[in-house]
Amino acid sequence: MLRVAVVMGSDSDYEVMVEAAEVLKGFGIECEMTVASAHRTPERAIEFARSAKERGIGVIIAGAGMAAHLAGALAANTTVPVIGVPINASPLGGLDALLSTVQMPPGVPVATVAVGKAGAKNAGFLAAQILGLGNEELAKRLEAHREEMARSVEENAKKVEEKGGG
Ligand code: RP5
Repeated sequence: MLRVAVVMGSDSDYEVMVEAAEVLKGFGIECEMTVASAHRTPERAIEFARSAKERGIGVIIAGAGMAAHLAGALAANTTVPVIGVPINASPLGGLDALLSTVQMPPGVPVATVAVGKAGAKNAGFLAAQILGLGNEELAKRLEAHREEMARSVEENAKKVEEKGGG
């Protein structure tokens, strides 16, 4: 199966980005993690993106905060799908990173997810779904996970109904 690369702009993004890796691990998807900054190490970021396909990477998940150009810079240098995770790392609460990541010009998409840990988790799920298109076994695991989530909501609904108005 193709692998997933989880890249972050700084090691300070690790706590958020590890959520994506955990989701991938749960589905048995091999992933590599590294740091590359669009601003501090632009050549490293470009080289990473340019070599991704030949290294067997099927999806790149890129997380960065502040003026977050990492996902876009990677997407500019590969046709491997890039999922962008905006990180809340500034007094602007992640809105800066969200806008920097989501507003790509036509022709160079970044599939942008929510700000922070929820976004990192969804980046893991989305990467799994992309790889699941070409892998029957993985597709089944994804379906089983959806069913498990639905079961859990049903159980929680029962608990709330039993509790009633207190
Ligand atoms: C961004 O600046 C990084 O992705 C990080 O979210 C933010 C702050 O980086 P550090 O100063 O903590 O290294 O490039």
